[in-house]
Amino acid sequence: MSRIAIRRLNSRQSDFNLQLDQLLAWESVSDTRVNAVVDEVIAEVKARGDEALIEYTNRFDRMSVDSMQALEMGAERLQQSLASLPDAQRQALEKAADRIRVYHERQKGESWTYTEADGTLLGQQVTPMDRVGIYVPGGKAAYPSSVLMNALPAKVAGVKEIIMVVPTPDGVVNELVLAAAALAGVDRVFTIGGAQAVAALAYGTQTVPRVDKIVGPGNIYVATAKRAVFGAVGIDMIAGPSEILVICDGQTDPDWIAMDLFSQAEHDEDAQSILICPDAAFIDRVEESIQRLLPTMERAEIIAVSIQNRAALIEVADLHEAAELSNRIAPEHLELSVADPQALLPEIRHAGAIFMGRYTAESLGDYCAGPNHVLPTSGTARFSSPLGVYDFQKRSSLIMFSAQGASEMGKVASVLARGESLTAHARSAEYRILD
Ligand code: HSO
Ligand code: ZN
Repeated sequence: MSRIAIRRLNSRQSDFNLQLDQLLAWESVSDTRVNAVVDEVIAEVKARGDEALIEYTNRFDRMSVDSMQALEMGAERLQQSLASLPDAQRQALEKAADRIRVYHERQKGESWTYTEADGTLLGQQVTPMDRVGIYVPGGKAAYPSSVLMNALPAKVAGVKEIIMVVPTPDGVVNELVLAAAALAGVDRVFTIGGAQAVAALAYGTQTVPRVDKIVGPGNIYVATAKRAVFGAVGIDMIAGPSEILVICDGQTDPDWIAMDLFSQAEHDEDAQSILICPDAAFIDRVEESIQRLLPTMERAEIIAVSIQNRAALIEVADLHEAAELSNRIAPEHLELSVADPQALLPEIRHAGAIFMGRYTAESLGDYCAGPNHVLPTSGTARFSSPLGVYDFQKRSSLIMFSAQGASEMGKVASVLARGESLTAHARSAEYRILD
């Protein structure tokens, strides 16, 4: 493999801002042909239920089934997958699941109330959603770790029923995905995918129950379908390609940094890997590591495209400038590969997950550290957070007036309601005013 071209930037360059904008420009393709197909699939599943679901599954996943029973996997089948795993894999999956569960337990929002002097009670009641759907992609992006990351927070939140959909193109089943589903406590699995699966979850069919929220990544058809059904059901964020940004002080083994950059680059050609460092000589060494290690990678082709198109090695004046630049980028994953990460942390404001210190490889977070690996991408860490228990809980306001409280607030409401010319509101409040 010949040397690849890697973008090298320096914050002192006069056109740096322009170059940075170009680096970060990435828009999810929105294709009118895809929209048309998705709209039709959704309309058909909504109108004809199971029948349409079976037809589309046979067509798009090259299957030949004639009933929904053939597209559902029972609890026994899931347990079989778990039981048939080699010990090492089963233990690793169990260890990861335990750590994810323990971490997410801390996120549980609790109900609260307070009582005012006149006996009026106010508060907020937190309740789980009844039923959620988890989309798991088939083929190259079918990750058992993502099954755990999506299902366990829902489980911890107390969601009563978790439905998973996973396409099995040509009937090929991913045993690890099923085993992860069994471990995470998924209740029902349908081997369906694409826009048809999203529609089935959003509207329900004779067999697939309608859910309250759909989470999980998918291809452009799935993402488009999720956008289209939003409102009828909740959805999680639409994930863009993976990103990693490493801030390094120049003292970490350059091979470690190169491999950390590869770890997200290998996800897909659009993934983005960025190094920010104040030491030019160190950046040279990382570049050498990249060139030397790349041919040894199983996914060298994907990594090469991702690095050539979207990676950058950026020289800055110091670590403060590195932090400032990182905040502008708001990466999904941020590694602080520096001597004193705690000292740099207060300067970091926008990042999906922050991996602190030289030992903390981002990939540990992808599998088993405990925090969620479903994170905001494409700069959305400026305003959103990792997937968590709170995404499967909702809040209801609680209001209980005492007679005296209703009388006092009745006067206030009456004035405000009359100001809005809403007489029923005013009189309803006024009935409760004591004289
Ligand atoms: N890094 C991905 C998640 C993942 N990595 C799954 C490995 N498997 C999310 O950004
Ligand atoms: Zn990953």
